Amino acid sequence: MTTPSTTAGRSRSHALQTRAERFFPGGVNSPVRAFRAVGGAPPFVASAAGAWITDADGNRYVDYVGSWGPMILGHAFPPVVEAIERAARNSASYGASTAAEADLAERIAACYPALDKMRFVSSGTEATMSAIRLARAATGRKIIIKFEGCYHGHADGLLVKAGSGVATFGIPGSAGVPEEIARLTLALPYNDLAAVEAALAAHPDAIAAIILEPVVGNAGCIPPAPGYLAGLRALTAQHGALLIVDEVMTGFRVALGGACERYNLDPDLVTLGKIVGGGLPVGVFGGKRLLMDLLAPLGPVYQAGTLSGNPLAMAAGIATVSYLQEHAAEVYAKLESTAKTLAEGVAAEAAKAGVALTTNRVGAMWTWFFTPAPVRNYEEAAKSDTAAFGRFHRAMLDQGVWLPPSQFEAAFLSTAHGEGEIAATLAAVGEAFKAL
Ligand code: HOZ
Repeated sequence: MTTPSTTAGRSRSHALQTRAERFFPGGVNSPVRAFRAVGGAPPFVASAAGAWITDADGNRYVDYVGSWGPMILGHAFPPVVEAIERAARNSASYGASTAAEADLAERIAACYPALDKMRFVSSGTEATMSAIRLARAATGRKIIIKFEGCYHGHADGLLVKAGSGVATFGIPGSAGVPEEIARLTLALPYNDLAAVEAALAAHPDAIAAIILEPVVGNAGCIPPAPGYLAGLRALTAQHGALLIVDEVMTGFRVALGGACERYNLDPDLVTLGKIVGGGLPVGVFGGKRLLMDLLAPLGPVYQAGTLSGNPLAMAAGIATVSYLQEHAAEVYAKLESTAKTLAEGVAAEAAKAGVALTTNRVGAMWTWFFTPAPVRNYEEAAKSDTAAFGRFHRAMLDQGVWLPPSQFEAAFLSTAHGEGEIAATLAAVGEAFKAL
């Protein structure tokens, strides 16, 4: 463990943000990074190793964003770095097939029995967008059910009542999404089977698919209620709709086989991303063979990508997934116990300081909601005191702890987080709670 950061100021980061604002809207290439929901300017990252990030001014932070999930083995994990370097020496891209694609697919399929066949794409957005096209083609139906606060990337039809930046900035949908497209998406409250049953009954033979985050990460972390996922599986089967489980965030995180393994779920289609690419841009969608064989060149559903199955991304993915497979027992036990120690420590600090906090956690992903009430859906998450969260976030950053810059995002830890990092974080939390 290295010593926690002291904030030596962030003047270089400020200057870099000013320069970035000249070129990028808000100075960023993805909105939540602008830190607008928590106030203060975002530190610019110079490097990261293990559980630590170093910013452009030399400040060091314990990182609980982990690139929004992918860095489950810590930053710059040597086998991943070496795999990328080795692959790069043979060229970064060919636009033609390589053995590495089936090598990674074989490993993914071994962890996800629901994936008879799959396709690699370059982002989670592409994965969910393609899965929905496939579901519509397979069922001959148009309407999609999603859940309020769930985020499945930024394809038009999936921005309706979405989480992540859409919730963070209070955007009700998105300008630029035609009403005709938004109307094909029904957004229902999460963890409410009766609402799903009612929607399926109200739209007979019209619902192509239900898509969900099996553990919500993009409204903050919200676990599924007992029986909820099994209920969705039963209802979709009964009504001839497909079940698409979006495991971009939970895949290889909440268990080696993701939420499908953890909750014993057998969906029609699964989407993956983040961890499966080892930090490089990868998305996956896959499922039952008969569905997947509807894709071109075998079938009539078109989907393609110049950088799909990119060799560097495949190399990073293979290095990450193979490590997780070979050390699964030890990795997931460590993630669970580190996250539990942290959550219990923070709960104790909150009780000491009289701060009303609800912690939702599934394995090594969690959210500290600034509300005393349970959070089971987006409506309840939205009752959190986001101003208090902002003050907490700024105080933590000043104490050398980097948290997701929104109440409506999940935090993540890695196998590189150990006792020292947890102790440093708990000390920071104690100070931050005083500043609230
Ligand atoms: N939508 C991402 C988190 N759920 C944020 C991605 C980013 O800003 O890098």
